[in-house]
Amino acid sequence: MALYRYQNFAIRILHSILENIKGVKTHTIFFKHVDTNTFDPPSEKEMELFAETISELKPDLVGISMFSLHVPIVKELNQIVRNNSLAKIIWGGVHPTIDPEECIKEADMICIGEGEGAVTDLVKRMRDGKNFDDIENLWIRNGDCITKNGSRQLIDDLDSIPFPSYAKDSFIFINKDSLDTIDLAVNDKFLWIQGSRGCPFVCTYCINSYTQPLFKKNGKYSRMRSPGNIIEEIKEQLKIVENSDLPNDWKDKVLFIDEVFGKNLEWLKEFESSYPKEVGIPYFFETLPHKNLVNKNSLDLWERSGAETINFGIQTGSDHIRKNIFKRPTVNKDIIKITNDVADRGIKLKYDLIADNPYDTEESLKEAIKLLYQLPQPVSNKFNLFRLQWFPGYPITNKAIEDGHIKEEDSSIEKLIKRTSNDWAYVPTLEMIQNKKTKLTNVIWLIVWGHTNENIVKYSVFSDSIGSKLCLQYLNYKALLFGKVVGVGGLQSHYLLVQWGISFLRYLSKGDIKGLTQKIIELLKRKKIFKQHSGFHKSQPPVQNVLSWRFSSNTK
Ligand code: B12
Ligand code: SF4
Repeated sequence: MALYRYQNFAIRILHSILENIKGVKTHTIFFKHVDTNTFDPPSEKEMELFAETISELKPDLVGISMFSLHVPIVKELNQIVRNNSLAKIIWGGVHPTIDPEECIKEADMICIGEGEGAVTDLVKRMRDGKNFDDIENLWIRNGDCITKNGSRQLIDDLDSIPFPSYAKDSFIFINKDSLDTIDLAVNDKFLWIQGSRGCPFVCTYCINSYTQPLFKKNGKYSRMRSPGNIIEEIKEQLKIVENSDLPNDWKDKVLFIDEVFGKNLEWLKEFESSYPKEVGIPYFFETLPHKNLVNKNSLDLWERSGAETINFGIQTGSDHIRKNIFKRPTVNKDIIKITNDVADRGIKLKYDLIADNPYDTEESLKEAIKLLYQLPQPVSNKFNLFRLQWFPGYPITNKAIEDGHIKEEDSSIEKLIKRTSNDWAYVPTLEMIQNKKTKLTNVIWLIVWGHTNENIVKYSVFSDSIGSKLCLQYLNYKALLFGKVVGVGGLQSHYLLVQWGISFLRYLSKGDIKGLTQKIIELLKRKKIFKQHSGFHKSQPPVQNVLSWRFSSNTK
């Protein structure tokens, strides 16, 4: 079962594995979907649909994949499974991996780390009526007795993992108060691919700083699939689009969600020699702006192979914070050179930057502002401006507690839910303490969203006159007002018409009639496709025999 996002690689891969195990019937439930960072609690109707699905299919095993913010919802779903079936429940994914002790209190089993091998062993043994208490990567609870098995080797050959499943008849989607079988991941304009596992770095605010040491005795942590294997998966996904009622050019971008894409030059050479010929779709990827990773050699290969956009994590304007607090190996000097080299080649840029970081000082925020103006201009609308998150157990969380910046309860799931959903993006609000640091962060917000200009920023931030102080005050009020209206989750996001109006006005104010026409055509096209799509949808027979993982040996 996947939560809140159709693009769930873990569950789609596990589905592919389980549906090939003889004598086992597999269904996957995708419970709710959000495209944005907002959070939309399940409605009563959605819970009812889930309960009906479970009682209809009577599973033997229900597996749930979860992040930390999903805990309260998973607890409720757990109860529904217990009330409506005799299924054993296994939790897997990021949260059980970082907080197994709490998770095992609720689930019958949890999976720590990779699930492919563990789930295969578990399901086969359950099917054969054998004992499954000693499976590596699993903790198993029998009443109050918990068996904590050790961890298995990490999968060395990623090419051996089956491709994620798409558009299967055994998929069930519960969202927006209805139940469906259509796979909306196929409808995504982007084709999502994961070409590697395990980042070689250990930035303190990231899961890798937790899992890399955790699995250090279990084999190679940072692994890559071969380019050939990736291309094969892309072709398979494209075939699914071809067989759907979507236009053939629907997938207009490949989205590599690797944490650091193309980190090995030999790999990149091989990729470049086949991807453009065999796929040729422009692609987006993320990497670290480090000179060992992004240099003339790699840029040549990325450019030739069709890289459309590179997303760089900058995260702070301060080399000191980057190195000593985030443990992230890159410096402003390299970031400036690398991003300008990328822009010179006509490759688009996107960036991540962390705001609301207690280790920031007025000086470090000024450095960030300086850095923003040294990147290829304009930078507006190219940034994800996130708030620093306090995930339980991550090194930065432990450090911030130790240093007195946050309290233990700030990393509680309740706080995390709000911060990792509605409050994920930094938006200026009056609720924040209005000190100089907040004002400077708000100026950063104005810059990255294109709501101010360089001269006024430089005057208000880098000069010491009374006029500059007044100017900074003005920018702060502007940020608070704009945040309320056009910020993520602001008024405009509640009113589609206002949103469209604002977007049209932006084109008009730039005199970009071509852009405006394209936007209108795109909106009309989308509307038409979704209309066709929902027509197709309704003509499908009602879903029969829906459920999560179910063995064929057990009849209803
Ligand atoms: C790709 C990705 C995304 C994608 C896809 C998300 C998705 N639902 O799959 C997108 C961009 C949509 C995304 C969004 C978000 N993400 Co994200 N994302 C990742 C990333 C980079 C890789 C995840 C991945 O696909 N891995 C590949 C799969 C195959 O591996 P896996 O998930 O670890 O699964 C394996 C095992 O865990 C296990 N397993 C997993 N599920 C199950 C279930 C069962 C039953 C079993 C037995 C085993 C099992 O088996 C799998 C195969 O070996 C991770 C970082 C990371 N390295 O994990 C962050 C990460 C998961 N994301 C994170 C966050 C916070 C988010 C957002 C909340 C951010 C936001 N506010 O927008 C949203 C939430 C979306 C949601 N579903 O609610 C955090 C979660 C932290 C936490 N402690 O919870 C992570 C860990 C990054 C970080 N900051 O450390 N994300
Ligand atoms: S480079 Fe990115 S994925 Fe890797 S540890 Fe740092 S933040 Fe995490």
